[in-house]
Amino acid sequence: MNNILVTRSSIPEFKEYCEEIKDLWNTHWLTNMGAKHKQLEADLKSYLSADNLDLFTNGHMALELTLQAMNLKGEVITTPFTFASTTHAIVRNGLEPVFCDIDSLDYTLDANKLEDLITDRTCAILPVHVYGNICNIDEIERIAKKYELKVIYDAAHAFSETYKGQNVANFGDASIFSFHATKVFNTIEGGAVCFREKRIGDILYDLKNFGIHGPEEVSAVGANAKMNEFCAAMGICNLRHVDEEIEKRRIVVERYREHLEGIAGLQLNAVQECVTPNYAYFPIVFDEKVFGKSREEVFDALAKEKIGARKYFYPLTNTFSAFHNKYDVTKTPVALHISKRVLTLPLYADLAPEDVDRICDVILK
Ligand code: T4K
Repeated sequence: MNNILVTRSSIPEFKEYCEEIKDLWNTHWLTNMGAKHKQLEADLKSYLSADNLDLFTNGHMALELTLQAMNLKGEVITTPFTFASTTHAIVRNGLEPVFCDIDSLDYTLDANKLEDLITDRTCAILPVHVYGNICNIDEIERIAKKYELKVIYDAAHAFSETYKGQNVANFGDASIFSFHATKVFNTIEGGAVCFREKRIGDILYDLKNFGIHGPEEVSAVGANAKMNEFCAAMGICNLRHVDEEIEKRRIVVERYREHLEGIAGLQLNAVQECVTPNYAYFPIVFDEKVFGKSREEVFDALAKEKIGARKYFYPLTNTFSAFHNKYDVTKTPVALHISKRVLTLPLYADLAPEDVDRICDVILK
């Protein structure tokens, strides 16, 4: 019985990567915005149809430094149904997260509840395209415009997706992507931000490279968050194959749906109109009373069969012990409900159809 993990990194042929990194042995240039970094930046701008894009060591630093670059003060409205990174980026910038509840079907920030949370201290909205489900962009942008708020999308899960024909990289003031090994597109570790205002790019450059502008000129107090050449080279290779990888993921998801669609007590991920999906995750929500088994029971049954489903995103970030009960979780009841019942099933391009069948067998039995 083979071990199935929740995901498995996409990697190019060994030969292809070796070919790509050969130059590095010739030049000995391994980091600090070298040739591979420049090429990947250009390739991604073209792929995402983005005018402004900057690469980072990881998605988290892209997000944290983008918030810093925007010089925000006060409260940021966000979702607790996400990875630690989203909330941590807010708090680590000295900003106050204000948690908005989520939609019960697509699990993104419920834009209908946004306006009630706006105060004179609100400076920005930080929604997450969670699982690759695209937020209610139209409503979020309408509200942001009305109250003159910045919108920074955590698009860590949404690489390559389009909304109404436009790449999601191009909405709001900025969108942040994660290129971690577990993502649809990876650079081993890595991330990027696409942003609207050119001046943000200048600040980000300082923030990711110590504010250095030459051997004798340091004009800002920045950190170090540069993507290195080996990661950029992995990105160059993986980008060549990402569309095929997404197509393979689509086939896996279809097979899951064949088994699980219409089963009473199982809520499958929403299929969103106007969105070209990337099939990043396959979450299911269990209604124990109807299905007969709880999320925990199914999780344990899968684990017994060496199938590593994950409880993304449980616990909610507003319940993390790091925050010492600072936030009132009863204010996000839908998020709490979903987080206690959701399980994300294994999903990656090369997941075999027989493995999908086996996973579904365990769930349904
Ligand atoms: N915003 C959101 C909404 C995010 O979800 C994330 C990251 C971020 C921001 C921040 O982006 P980064 O700074 O990470 O670029 C994983 C990832 O580490 C994390 O990137 C991701 N979200 C989160 C949802 O999932 P873990 O703790 O679940 O990862 P781990 O190590 O348990 O790996 C999961 C599975 O992936 C393993 O069972 C096997 C597979 N795997 C893992 C690694 C590390 C591979 O196949 N290859 C690998 O190299 O957090």
